[in-house]
Amino acid sequence: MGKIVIDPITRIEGHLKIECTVENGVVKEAKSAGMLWRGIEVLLRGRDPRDAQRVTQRICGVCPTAHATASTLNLDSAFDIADKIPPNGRILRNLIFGSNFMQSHILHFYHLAALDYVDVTAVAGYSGSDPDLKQVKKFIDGGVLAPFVPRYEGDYRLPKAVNIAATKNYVEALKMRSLAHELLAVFGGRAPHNMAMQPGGATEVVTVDKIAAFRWKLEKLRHFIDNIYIPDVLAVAGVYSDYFGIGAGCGNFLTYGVFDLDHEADLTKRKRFFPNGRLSLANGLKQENFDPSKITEQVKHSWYKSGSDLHPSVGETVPDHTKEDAYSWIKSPRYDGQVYEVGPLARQLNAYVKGIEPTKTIIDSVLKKFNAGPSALVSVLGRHAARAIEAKIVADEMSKWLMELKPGEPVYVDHEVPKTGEGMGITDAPRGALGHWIKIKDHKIDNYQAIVPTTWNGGPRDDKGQPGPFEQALEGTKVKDEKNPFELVRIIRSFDPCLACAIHVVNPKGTEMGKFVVS
Ligand code: NFE
Repeated sequence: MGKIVIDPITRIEGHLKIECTVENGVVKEAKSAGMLWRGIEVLLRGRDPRDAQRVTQRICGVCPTAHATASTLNLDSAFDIADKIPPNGRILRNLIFGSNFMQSHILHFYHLAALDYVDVTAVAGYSGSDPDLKQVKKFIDGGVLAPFVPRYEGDYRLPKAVNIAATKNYVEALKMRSLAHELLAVFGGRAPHNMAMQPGGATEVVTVDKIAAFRWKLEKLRHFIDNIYIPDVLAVAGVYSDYFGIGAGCGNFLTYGVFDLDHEADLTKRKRFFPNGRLSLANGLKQENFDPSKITEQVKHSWYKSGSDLHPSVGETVPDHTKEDAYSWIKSPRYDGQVYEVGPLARQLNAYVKGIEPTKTIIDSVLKKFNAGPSALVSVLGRHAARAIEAKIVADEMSKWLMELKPGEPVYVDHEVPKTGEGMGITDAPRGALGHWIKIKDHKIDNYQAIVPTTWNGGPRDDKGQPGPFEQALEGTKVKDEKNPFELVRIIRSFDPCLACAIHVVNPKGTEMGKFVVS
């Protein structure tokens, strides 16, 4: 029996360790461990509730807009104004958040995951005149290869010309992410931490000039997604098609839905462009109802001495790094005691089985191309495909939402901070279901809890010993070479983990929790 420890997994956000026991070349047991502690909830206690909207954006540099959205919805609900947001305010929030979705999905495919499939060293033989490729070649010829190496070797399958073209697109994707930040800033004021999303709506005044500026940038991004991102994902899927059968995971999917289309106060009933839902492979991907009161967090194997299986509205965050049987700073969120995967795959599968367009038509055409059924999507490649499809759908939809803005009409409704109150802000983020919960006492934050996508996906075993989604996706995987376990990192990266979100990096005294060497 061998052991594979990867610590940290590079090309993800934050510090994740995985530890796998391997028998006859197959992963028997996997453990996913978040190695830094989350302290934001503790830091928020006693502050003005409106600070939550600013502070939680600092949880993460990749999805600050997700936390801006969840905290804003949370405060809307605690301030009892959720049904009073003006249409312009709702649409501006969707446009700001949509910009972050595009930035995040492009980042994930090109700069985090693609190097598992694209061999950048093919550019060593490049003799053309493209300035981006000449620059990459210069790095390679000079022996300076970061961030392209170190890497696991041995399973690069794309033809040389495709590797070279994809490397060019890697550089182009950097420019597109910068453009997506600019897009966000048109109505968000700045990126990555926008100023415009606020409880009550948004603060940026709608003008024809801003609509025109937004449209021009959005069209460039749509062109990139349609003509470069989606073809590159299909090219990878074509030669690595065995990854439609690898890394399935728990097979249960949960989404809170995202992109509000009406002003219903109850977020579970609010109409969303991607609706909320819950489904599982074991149940034939049939729709099941969603009730947020069934969400709890378990901590038997997490370094917390807080109570276990608590609903986040009464959640506790009391660290204890000496706890026996614990191996992660991530808690284990559960829905009705069951393990759920969250993310673009959960959203797109949910929309697909509900027959929502254009998801249904696009997924049907991808499945036809690969001669596969929907269960093939529950895999490494399915997660990449769902993310790319979603980037296209969101970008296309944003161009329609943009034209629904009404220059000169209100964007915001005024409000008071109540003496006491409770709120819940649930939305999907690029990486999946994100929830913020608040309790207000004497006009101050009495308790604040966030359960983020990577907590759902990356959590450890729960109180009953059920492994989390990463762990289940790894178990049963064949590893060709234990010293070069590229299969395992491909599985983990397909989830797009973000450990900054799952577990935050300071303790209450601001001391460092650990040092890591990346080799
Ligand atoms: Ni730090 Fe995040 C997203 C949120 S994920 S990236 O998307 O919320 O765990």
